[in-house]
Amino acid sequence: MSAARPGLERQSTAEEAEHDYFAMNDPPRSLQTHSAQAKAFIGHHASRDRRVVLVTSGGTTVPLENQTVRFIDNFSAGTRGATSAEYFLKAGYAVIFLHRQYSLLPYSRHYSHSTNCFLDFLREGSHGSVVAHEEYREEMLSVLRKYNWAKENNMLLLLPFTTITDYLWNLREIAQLMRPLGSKSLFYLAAAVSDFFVPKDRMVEHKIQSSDAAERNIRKAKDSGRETGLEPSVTSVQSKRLVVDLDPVPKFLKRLVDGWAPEGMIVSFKLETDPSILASKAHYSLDRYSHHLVIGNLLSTRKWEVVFVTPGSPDRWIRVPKHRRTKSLSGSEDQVGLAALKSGNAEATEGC
Ligand code: PAZ
Repeated sequence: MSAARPGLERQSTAEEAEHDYFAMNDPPRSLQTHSAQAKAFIGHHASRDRRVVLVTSGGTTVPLENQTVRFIDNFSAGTRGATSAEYFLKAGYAVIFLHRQYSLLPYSRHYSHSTNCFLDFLREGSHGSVVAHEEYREEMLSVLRKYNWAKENNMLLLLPFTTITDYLWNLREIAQLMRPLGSKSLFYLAAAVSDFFVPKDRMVEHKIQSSDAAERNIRKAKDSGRETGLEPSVTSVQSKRLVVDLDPVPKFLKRLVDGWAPEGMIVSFKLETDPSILASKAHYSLDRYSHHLVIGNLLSTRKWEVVFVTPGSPDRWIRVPKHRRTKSLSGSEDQVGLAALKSGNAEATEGC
């Protein structure tokens, strides 16, 4: 018997990891509804020969308890995803916007930032009406028209998620539904996806306590864990310290590229805080998953510069010059997102 080729071994391992993950972690209650909505949306645009992009946006939570009071979150306000979605719509794509619930949305993002309450843009008009302040009217009208156009033409489907598990179930479902679109499908993965999670079978049911009762509860949970041979993820609350034991989230980008959407174009993002590792991490991701493009960004400069890493080309930095770093009404503009999408655009400068 010959030994399995290393590539095939990796493939079956990724498939097994997928199988185990979805077998162990329940789908969100909304999955069926989302699936039906996505199916109808994709069918509608496929019959018009239109390109469809799945934009993912926002952070994924990692609940610590089944009845969740506490959770770990990943950084993302949804600015990149929501802004990019607007530009995809402008470019003629139909957009499925898979986003963290309550994160920024295309169009409404201009008025939803907490430092720019939408009410500040409005005033009372005559006869009890509400009108926009004169100075904001032109921009508001322009945003409103684009929003209405997207709605009236069924160009934008908004699907929310909360947890990492919700996200992965939705991603797999939508990717598989998009498969018939072939090269007309694009995946733009801007969501901030947790690398760690608490598997369902090791999650404690109730709110983790910080007092003596906690020790008793943890002991109880451990006892029931012993019956199943599993240790709960909250391994101890000792002297009021909480120690949490997280599992790695399987690397689903591999499955997306090889199994769920083999003909789609796949763009992923890589967020780092240490500038010295950004490019190498982006290259590592590209080598590992063999997709089309990794866009690297640093937490501190993400709104002004990104690096494009593609197979067979030198790294390409896209930077918004200092004097162009203006704020939109909402103050949440993602200018480099726009520049990146309009690649080669005069607003962006490129350099090392
Ligand atoms: O949503 P936002 O504009 O606040 O942030 C966008 C981002 C930094 C989360 C995104 O550009 C990104 O890098 N996403 C991938 C994160 C990751 O490495 O998992």
